[in-house]
Amino acid sequence: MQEIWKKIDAHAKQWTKEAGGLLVSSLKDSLLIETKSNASDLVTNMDRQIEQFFIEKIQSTYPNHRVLGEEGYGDDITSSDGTVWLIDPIDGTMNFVHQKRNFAISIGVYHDGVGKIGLVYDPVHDELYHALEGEGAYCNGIEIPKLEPGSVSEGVVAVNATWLTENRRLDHRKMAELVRRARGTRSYGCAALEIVYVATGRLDAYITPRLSPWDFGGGAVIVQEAGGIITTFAGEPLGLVGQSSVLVAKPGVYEQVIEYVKG
Ligand code: 2AM
Ligand code: CA
Ligand code: CA
Ligand code: CA
Repeated sequence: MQEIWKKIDAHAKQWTKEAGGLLVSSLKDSLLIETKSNASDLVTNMDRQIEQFFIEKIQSTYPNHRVLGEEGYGDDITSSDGTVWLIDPIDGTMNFVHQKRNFAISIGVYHDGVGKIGLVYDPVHDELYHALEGEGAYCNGIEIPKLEPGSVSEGVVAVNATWLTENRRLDHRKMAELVRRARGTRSYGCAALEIVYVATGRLDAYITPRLSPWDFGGGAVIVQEAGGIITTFAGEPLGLVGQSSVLVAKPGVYEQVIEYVKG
């Protein structure tokens, strides 16, 4: 690991902690809530403020880096060349609004398409998940043990209930079979946390048919450093341009779950 990534990592951590503090202190204030593509697709003034906070820091410190952020204040990214920051200022905006918990800041730093740094911060529980390529995965500075192989029947699978109703993206009967086979199911409504929960073993698999690079960019680096597997439903690597289906699981569980989602 070159020194440059350690320096960028130290900045990314410092900014993420600071941004998390801003989010927690905003929980007592009234929010400006708007909808985007549909009535359940929410955005608040804080999503915008936090994304702009990161972009100002990155542009003034690393002017040749590019930023892909959910709220669109970054750059127009059509290739994964160079250093690209994938930023989701609030992952789980609905939880932020309705629950005041179970949301996260997600940051991934990629170079020529390779994940170098992953940060997922749950500021309410003060849990910072973190990884540098090749150096293991950490939660609050403590190394996360490497994942051991498991099975669906002894596993907890995260899937949103939507995918058990008739839908265009997944076979809901196969989803029902998977749910029956699993030891248990959960849904947190925050993709970045669901990915890092696979890294820590709180979950054994997470499936979701459509995510954007800012949703999985940070978590992907972390879960892979913990020995987890993250791909599309077709078993292909995730791309940094456009949307993807996402299957993330520990070894053993991954090979079983992909049979239910590969189409
Ligand atoms: P978000 O809160 O940053 O929008 C559950 O909704 C999970 O799916 C969240 O992590 C959410 O991220 C993500 N997600 C991705 N695309 C979404 C969309 N179009 N509408 C709502 N949630 C979306
Ligand atoms: Ca959103
Ligand atoms: Ca998101
Ligand atoms: Ca978001």
